[in-house]
Amino acid sequence: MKNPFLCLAPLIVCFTVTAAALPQGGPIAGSLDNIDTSGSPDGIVPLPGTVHPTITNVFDRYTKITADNGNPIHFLIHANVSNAKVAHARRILEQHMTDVPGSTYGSDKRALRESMGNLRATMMFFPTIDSLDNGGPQVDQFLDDYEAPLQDLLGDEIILPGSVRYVGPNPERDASYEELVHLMHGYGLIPTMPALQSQIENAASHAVSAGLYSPPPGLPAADIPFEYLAFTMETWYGMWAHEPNNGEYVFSSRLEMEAGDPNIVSILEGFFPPFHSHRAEVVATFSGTFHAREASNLEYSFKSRYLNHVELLGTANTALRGNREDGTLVGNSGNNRMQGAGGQDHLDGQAGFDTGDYIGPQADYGVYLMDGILTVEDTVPNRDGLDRLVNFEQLQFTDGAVQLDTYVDTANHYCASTANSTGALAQIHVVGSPLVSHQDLSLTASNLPSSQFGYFLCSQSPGLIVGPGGSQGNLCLGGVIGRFVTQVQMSGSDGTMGIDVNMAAMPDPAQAVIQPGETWHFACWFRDLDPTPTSNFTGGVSVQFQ
Ligand SMILES: [Ca+2]
Ligand SMILES: [Ca+2]
Repeated sequence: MKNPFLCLAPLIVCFTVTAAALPQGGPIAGSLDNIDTSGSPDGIVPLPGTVHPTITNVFDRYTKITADNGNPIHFLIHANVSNAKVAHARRILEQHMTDVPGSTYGSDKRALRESMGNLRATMMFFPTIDSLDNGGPQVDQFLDDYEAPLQDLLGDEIILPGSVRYVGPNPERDASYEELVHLMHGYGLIPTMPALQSQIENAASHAVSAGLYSPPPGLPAADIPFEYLAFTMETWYGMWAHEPNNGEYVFSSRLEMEAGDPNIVSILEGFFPPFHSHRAEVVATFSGTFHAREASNLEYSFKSRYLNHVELLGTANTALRGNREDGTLVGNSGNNRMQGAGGQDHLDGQAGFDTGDYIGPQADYGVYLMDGILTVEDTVPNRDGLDRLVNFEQLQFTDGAVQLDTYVDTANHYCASTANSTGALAQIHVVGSPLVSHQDLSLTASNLPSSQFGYFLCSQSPGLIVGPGGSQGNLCLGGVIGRFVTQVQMSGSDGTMGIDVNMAAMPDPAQAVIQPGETWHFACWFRDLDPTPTSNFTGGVSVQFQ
């Protein structure tokens, strides 16, 4: 049978069917259910031999996003599309589908995600339009017979961050955002958010009648809301600022849209995150300084300014500049210079000799080292904000550089426990700031047996009690011991657990408030089976608060 859900034109999707008429899969699409991708570092695996030949005749690899109810959203990959491009696209679809807390329409997208999984919505990756349109009888047979909704994305339209086509003098548009919005829109949003869909339709008709949006010639009227949503989403994320006279939409920036097309802006703001939450991996061939913020002489920065999680691949001595939002910047194995700029940023230099760049003199900054994590706080408002740095070697201020071994760690690990059933010694770490005024302290425990209950403990005195109450471990606390029993945790499959500590209401003495100058000691108690039921502890860690 002819697949009724497919349009072959590269920018056009067919949405002429209702949700009730959509299939749930069949012998072909159904053969993709339950493929295990968990053993692959990037989640991409060869298609197993159990998959129907109609699929394996065309594609050789597979990945998926699993909806909340366990149903898969399939990704089918042609041999000539790279894993890096597919993983990039998958991260973008995950962003489109992820809740945006506090937003008007997007605060709970669970039904949307489950709709896509229930329908077995499928992305197919071909290298070029020719390999799709003129791919031969096996491609045609796949397109005709596959029983679930399909959306195509072409490898040569996926523009990876930092690649020549991304940063070059004529930066190109990455089609991933658009095509993945189409899949999400058709099979997630429409079946589950009819009120939002009617607002999109109204905004689209208004934009067309007001001459703001000119649909591509030949676009069926029913498809206009889809193309309009995707194009305005791209514009909102700065993807058309390099080509303001594109002929399709009269606006090219967020500011212009807010003034001239507020209907769609309130829809976009109400559904998508204002800055990209997906990880952007800057390709290993990039050299120089990657700007995740606007630089007037760099056209690519009109779009990269909305990236908030950027990681450098490869080994080049690359620099990375963040924007004024809270962000995550990760270096590569080269010597990196990194600047978080405003907001609260997490910076990880990885291997190499890495330098954190600051735009004021050293005296303007508070620098605190706790358990290997450096906090750098700019005391001048609205400038560098507060950064958390790991794996850095140096800070560069305007009046000089400071080596990180200058700073003394305010956390101290002491008193190891004993091996638990995993064979390892459980570890405890403190994350946050030793400055009481920051009110920022978390505890994490690792090397725990999985799926076991436990809770954290605190005291103002260290100690060593061997095997308390029949435990196989050692309790490294003395004096009055507080138990965070209102925050009982279960360890995950990775053998970790963690809590945020309310420094103004410690468990014992009840409601104690941590004061500057005090030293507190922490450990974690957890159940274990070794092989009979028992318990164990992490070692101890102390923090001297300031
Ligand atoms: Ca920032
Ligand atoms: Ca590095």
